Amino acid sequence: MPDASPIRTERHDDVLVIISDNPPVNALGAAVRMGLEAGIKEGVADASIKAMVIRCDGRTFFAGADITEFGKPMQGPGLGTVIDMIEASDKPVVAAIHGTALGGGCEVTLGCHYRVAVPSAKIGTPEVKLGLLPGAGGTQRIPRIAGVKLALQMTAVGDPISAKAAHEAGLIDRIVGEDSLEADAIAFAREVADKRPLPRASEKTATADPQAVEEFKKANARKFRGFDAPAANIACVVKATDGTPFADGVKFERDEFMKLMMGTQSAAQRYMFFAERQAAKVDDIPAGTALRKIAKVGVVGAGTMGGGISMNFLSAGIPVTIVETAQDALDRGVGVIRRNYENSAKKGRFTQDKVEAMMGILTPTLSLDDLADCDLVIEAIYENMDVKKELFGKLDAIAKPGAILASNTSYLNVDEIAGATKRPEDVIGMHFFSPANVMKLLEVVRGAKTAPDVLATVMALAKPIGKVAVVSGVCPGFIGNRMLSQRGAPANTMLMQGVPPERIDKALTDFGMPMGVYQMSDLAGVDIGWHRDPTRIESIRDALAAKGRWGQKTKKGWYDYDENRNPSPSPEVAEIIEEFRSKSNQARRDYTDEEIIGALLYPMVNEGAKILDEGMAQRASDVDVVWIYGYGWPVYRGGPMFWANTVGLDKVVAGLEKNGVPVAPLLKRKAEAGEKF
Ligand code: T1G
Repeated sequence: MPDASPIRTERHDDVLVIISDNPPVNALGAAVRMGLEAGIKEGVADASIKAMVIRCDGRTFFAGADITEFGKPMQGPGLGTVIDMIEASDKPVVAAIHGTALGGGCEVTLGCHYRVAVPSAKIGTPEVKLGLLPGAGGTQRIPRIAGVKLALQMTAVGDPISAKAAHEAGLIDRIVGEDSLEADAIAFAREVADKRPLPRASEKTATADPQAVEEFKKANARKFRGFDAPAANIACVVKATDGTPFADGVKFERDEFMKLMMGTQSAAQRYMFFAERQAAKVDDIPAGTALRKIAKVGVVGAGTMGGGISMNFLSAGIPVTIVETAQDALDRGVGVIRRNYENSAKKGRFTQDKVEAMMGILTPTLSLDDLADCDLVIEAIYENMDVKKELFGKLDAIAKPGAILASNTSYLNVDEIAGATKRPEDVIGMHFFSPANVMKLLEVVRGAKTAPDVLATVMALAKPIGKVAVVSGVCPGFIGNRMLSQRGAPANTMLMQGVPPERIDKALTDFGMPMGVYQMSDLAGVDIGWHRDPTRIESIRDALAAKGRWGQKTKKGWYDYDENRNPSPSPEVAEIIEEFRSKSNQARRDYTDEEIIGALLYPMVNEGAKILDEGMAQRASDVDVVWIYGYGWPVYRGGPMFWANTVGLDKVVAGLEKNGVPVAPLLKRKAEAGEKF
């Protein structure tokens, strides 16, 4: 075995243990595959060996193929080849699983004759989340062991399952001791050493269940909309059940895998896998910067945002003190939190005991003084600079030294807020997205004086509270809202050129956005920010508001709504728009859907380029993470900056110039140089 191999073998009398030590997650890179192959050969060839065990050092069993190898020339044996070799062994091979056996790692276990796992282990095939499918026999072996229904769930949805569920499904043969995995696996290997024939998944047959397949497709149609990979996963699972011989099924799987691998969707989803992890890193803060302890959190404001923010910490087991100015507002806020948890409990996400435990660490109060011992205080009161500055002045006097003071503002100047305290280095923006207990994005706004350890602490806090954090500089609207604000003007220009709102929205939803411009306006409220004077009609929006077309809440806005909130185009709105258009003498202009998308999204990319040029975002992939986790940008398009790269920056520049939008210098430079973000 070459010295550098991440694989070593250890003899335990007549059992050979093959061990991988390839941190951080034992990815199945070329060296690991070569080492596994050599280990199996050693065990098969050694007459004194009666059985083998495969296990991993570190925090997890193989967490899949090495994604960094994708798109590069293949080295060493293919994973499928190694797995077939394991399965073909004439001595039993036992997979000993801890952590997360994912993707190719799960497939390795399926090539083994037996699988044992610690209770906390999980197994799964999340390849679909990378726009792929299990490409090393997984789609053919899972149905043969666990049946169609679970195979569809595991492959086309991609969420890992617990060791317990895997055991119940026959994917795991024995649950062993949490702290005795190797010893128990060796004992198990000895138990089965002489058992024949060896159970090989490829030799089993899977029963077809067309009805289950149809029900599964129907139940997930909305979730799978726009994605290529789920259908390919389903097709492979069906192939495993329609009598196709195993080898032909594996060939079909391989072909489907390669089609996805060569496609733009998987490239985008793999890009996003690394972008999300990159976003957590702050370039100019040394790794290992000492973090401040966050054991108790204070939240000022028990409204929609304050309540949602509190739930993130309560769900992570961090006690929260929540403050309001009036008892009824406080009771209402606490009531909403409890109801949200109880609804989740009804859906099986929490036990009622867990609900009581989380509510048990929530302390409601009407006094700011009760925040004196908090390590982090987050304000979520309404957006007014004077009110926020007054509050931060008070918090400055109350909070203990070293406490972090954070604002949930979605656009106000964090430096100005910090200026209201004597400790601006302890002030930072934590911009949650509504509903704050659901949306994964957290824009962490770094003030001019924010201390490195304050920023590092808040960035590290994101994962435990289930968020994906992205650093933003201080600028109006930070990253996401600043870019979003560039979409309104071109949309209204197209309205005035005769493009109906429903057409603009459809182009965006066909593109994969969850909602169009005008659907979003109707959801938020057409009257938000309206001057409330029905006699003053200066825009189409004024005209709608004046007519009480405030959106879904009044069952009419840009659209008319039925009792089930289904939107339909409104003749009254079309009339209002036409009136404005004819008065403005704006010429009609036809747009293709692609042109509508360009008109709406190129200005956002342009603003993204300005944000990067100003250093308001560390990297283009951060901008993309913001849009995927905060605004529902379809992950299979990789985010606005990645998407612009796929369109071609020269084409984006040409589209902007055609629509009279001044091009950001960075974008222009990159387009001229033939570069990408
Ligand atoms: N390949 C390469 N690097 C990986 C990796 C992988 N599969 N998984 C994780 N890393 C890196 C990651 O980038 C990060 O690096 C570090 O490990 C820690 O990860 C043929 C085709 C295992 C649940 O999709 O879901 O098998 O940022 O921060 O939160 O069918 O990582 O530190 O430099 O995420 O504890 C299928 C992907 C692959 C699983 C751990 N497998 N990984 O989560 O740590 S495709 C997956 C995860 C495949 C076969 C196919 C998670 C984790 P850095 P982390 P974590």
